[in-house]
Amino acid sequence: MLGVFKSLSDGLAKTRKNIADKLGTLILGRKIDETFLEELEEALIASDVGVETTSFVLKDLTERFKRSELSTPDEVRARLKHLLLGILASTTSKFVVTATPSVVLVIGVNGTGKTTTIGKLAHRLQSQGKQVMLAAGDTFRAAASEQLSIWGERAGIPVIKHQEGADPSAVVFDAVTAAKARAADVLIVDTAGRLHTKSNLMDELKKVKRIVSRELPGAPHETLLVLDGNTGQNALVQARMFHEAIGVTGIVLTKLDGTSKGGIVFAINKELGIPVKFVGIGEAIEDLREFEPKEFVDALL
Ligand SMILES: Nc1nc2c(ncn2[C@@H]2O[C@H](COP(=O)(O)OP(=O)(O)O)[C@@H](O)[C@H]2O)c(=O)[nH]1
Ligand SMILES: [Mg+2]
Repeated sequence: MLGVFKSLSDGLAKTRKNIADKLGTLILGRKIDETFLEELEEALIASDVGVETTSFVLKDLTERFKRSELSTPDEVRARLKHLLLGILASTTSKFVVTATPSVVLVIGVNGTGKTTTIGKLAHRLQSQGKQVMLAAGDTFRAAASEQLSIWGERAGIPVIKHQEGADPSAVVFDAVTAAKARAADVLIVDTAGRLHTKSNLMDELKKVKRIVSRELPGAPHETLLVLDGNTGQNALVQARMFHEAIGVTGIVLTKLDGTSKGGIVFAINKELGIPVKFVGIGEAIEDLREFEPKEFVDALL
């Protein structure tokens, strides 16, 4: 597969299997009946679409089935697509960095893919012609800022960092100052998912955010929460926690390539109303896709 871009459809293969296999049995001559609808419900739950979304979808399909409005597999698929798209369309919102400089704060639990996502996003913005800078705000261990530096070096992007254990707010202060001085277009701030001290992670992140907006009014322009697609419903718990404490403008859902639980996108939209802005479908630099509801639903079904 060298030189071939992984498509969203490739990335979603495992999740698609759950739902599409179920629809596939219809194409093989299976009748639409109540047992089929129950099995479809199980398939949706297994994909982590969430209880609210599943019951919303099933209620609609069941009513239509009873009114004899659904008989062919194509009709079921089309209706399902329409319903799922409706859920995503209600909270769609694009990633925007128009101010110069713009600050993008990246937060989330350890291991969800923050640093990797920053590498991919930096590459993406740079290839759109933007001057990018990175701030190594995860000072928990030296390896964290080294990892960010490697991504930066690969792309020739400057990384502002301090020593291990340094105050993240001090790193961010320096980084915002440097971004202003060098007239960078976008400063992306990495943060820790845990801390050395007993002090609360949320308090630390609040402080980082406060420094950013003090040094640059209007910033951060985007606060992206990174969630690991494998964590399923727990991702919702994390999202509520970070959103309440910090305020999140968009979600990056990573590792969709390794999970059959990609349906969590719908639960995030329906239950939290926070837009998913990017999805991660692999570890390589180009494996970040801007989230497009229609493309996503098409890839899924
Ligand atoms: N398969 C896959 N792995 C990913 C993706 N995003 C991140 N990872 C991996 O997840 C692990 C943790 O990522 P990292 O960026 O260090 O997480 P952080 O602790 O939040 O900064 C690394 O091994 C990454 O390569 C993705 O979209 N797909
Ligand atoms: Mg990291």
